[in-house]
Amino acid sequence: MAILKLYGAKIAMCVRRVVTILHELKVPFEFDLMAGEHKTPEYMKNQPFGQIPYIDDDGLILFETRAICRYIAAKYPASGLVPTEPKANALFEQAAAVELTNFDPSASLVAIEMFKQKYLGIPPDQTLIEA
Ligand SMILES: N[C@@H](CCC(=O)N[C@@H](CS)C(=O)NCC(=O)O)C(=O)O
Repeated sequence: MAILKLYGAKIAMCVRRVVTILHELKVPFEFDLMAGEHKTPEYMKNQPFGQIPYIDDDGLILFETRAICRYIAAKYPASGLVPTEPKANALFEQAAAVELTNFDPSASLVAIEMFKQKYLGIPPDQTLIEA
């Protein structure tokens, strides 16, 4: 079986979301992406929005980080990362929805401002952060 390939830059938040699960479940993987490659027609055959990351797991091409994380958790069910018992699963789904809809939109905005400051030397937009 081929080793899972993760197409994306290590520095990106979305890529780190997937890397966290891979490390947590000790899944072997390798990175593969050149700078700027995600906007090429070749790359966009596998990630039509021109964003990072996507994975190739033994021929399965998959993008959207949360879908990738769920897939990895499902592939290694012994980890118990996603509970199957209905009530436990309902609480998991509730938390996952809160993460996606309530937490991530604000947290991502702030993280991007911090990222711009740290790596590009652009001062963060304090109005945006305060909001
Ligand atoms: N909903 C997508 C979002 C992917 C995304 O926004 N990726 C960012 C990096 S965190 C990206 O590719 N940014 C560069 C761009 O959009 O050109 C997912 O979770 O996979």
